[in-house]
Amino acid sequence: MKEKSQKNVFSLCSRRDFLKYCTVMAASMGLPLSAGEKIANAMTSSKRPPVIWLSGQGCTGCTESLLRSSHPTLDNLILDLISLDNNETLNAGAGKQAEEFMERSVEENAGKFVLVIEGAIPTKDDGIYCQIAGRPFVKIVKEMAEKAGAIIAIGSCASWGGIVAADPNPTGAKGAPEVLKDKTVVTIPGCPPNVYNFLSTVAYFITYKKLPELDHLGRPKFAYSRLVHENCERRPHFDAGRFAEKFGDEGHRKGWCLYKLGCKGPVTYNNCSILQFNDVGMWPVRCGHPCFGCSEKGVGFNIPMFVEADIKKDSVITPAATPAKIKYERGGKVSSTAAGLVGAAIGAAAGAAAVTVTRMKSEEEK
Ligand code: FSX
Ligand code: SF4
Ligand code: F3S
Repeated sequence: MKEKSQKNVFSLCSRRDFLKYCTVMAASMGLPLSAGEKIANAMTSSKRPPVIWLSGQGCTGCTESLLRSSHPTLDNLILDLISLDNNETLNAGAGKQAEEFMERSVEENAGKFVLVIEGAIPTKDDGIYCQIAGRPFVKIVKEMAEKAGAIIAIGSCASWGGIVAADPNPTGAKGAPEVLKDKTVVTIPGCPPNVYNFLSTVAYFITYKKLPELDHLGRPKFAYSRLVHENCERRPHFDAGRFAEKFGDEGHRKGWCLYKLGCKGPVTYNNCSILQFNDVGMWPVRCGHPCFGCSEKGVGFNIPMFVEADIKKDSVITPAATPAKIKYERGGKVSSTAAGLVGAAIGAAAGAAAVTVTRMKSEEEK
């Protein structure tokens, strides 16, 4: 996929819509509103670095998550915006042709491109359990990492092994930070992760030529600094001691807290309860399934579903009674109060832009 000009990008959505998206994205990352225009310019510059996406031991759910993005509204726009120069699932070409195109892009953009690693990396027996074009994935990852400007591990498998590294881990699967010990690797865990956390991280890097602030596991703080439990819609039931005891019982049908069904929200840092998925306002707990801690190292795929989570100190923070509303001022601008509220309420959750823009749109339509 070749880079497209600004003109092409804006033929897919209006500049005004795109600026809205970037402004809310900036606010949700805790940046000043003026950063929105800066992000928009950087993301549509013909000089922006490409993204090279490698897939190892994963289920391709992370790529599927990328394809579910809808703000900006078209998949094409997402592909153009981040200038995705390689992704085996999405490449137009195949085999030698695709390999050559990727190699050319890597050489032309050495030291600048964003390397995205999806899936775990098998290390046992010299990495023979995952090979691309006859070469061990672990070797390819190490070579590409030497030339990359930034490295992002997308999904829990790439972040620390995920389901692939679950006991007994027959292939010696590891996450990218463990394989690339001397590099800074941004992790966007989740199984799959929320695509807007990924897109916002890329936007931040392309705009500011540096990475956003990361936590001790390499996760961007704007997305992973709050527990799922802190902003869970079932939280009032938790506080009041109303729990579902079995799947399908009265409490479960009434939407009570899923803690006793093994919910790991109290020990899992992620913004699912605010950002939600696929622009339809859905996330695991809303559809009646306990959070299983997919984005938390040592929780998802490690602690059995039926084991009750420890209650952390942060878990007792009482959430706001209602989420902050985001409105437009007349003339189509996001009100600065609203943007501030988004930042505060979301804990600067990247990509809240997506959900927010949907809400703004319906406000406008009303
Ligand atoms: Fe892992 Fe990606 Fe889970 Fe799947 O490929 S994070 S198994 S949803 O999607 O790596
Ligand atoms: Fe929500 Fe789970 Fe916390 Fe209950 S335990 S409030 S379902 S995150
Ligand atoms: Fe994962 Fe829990 Fe969110 S299972 S998707 S971190 S609600």
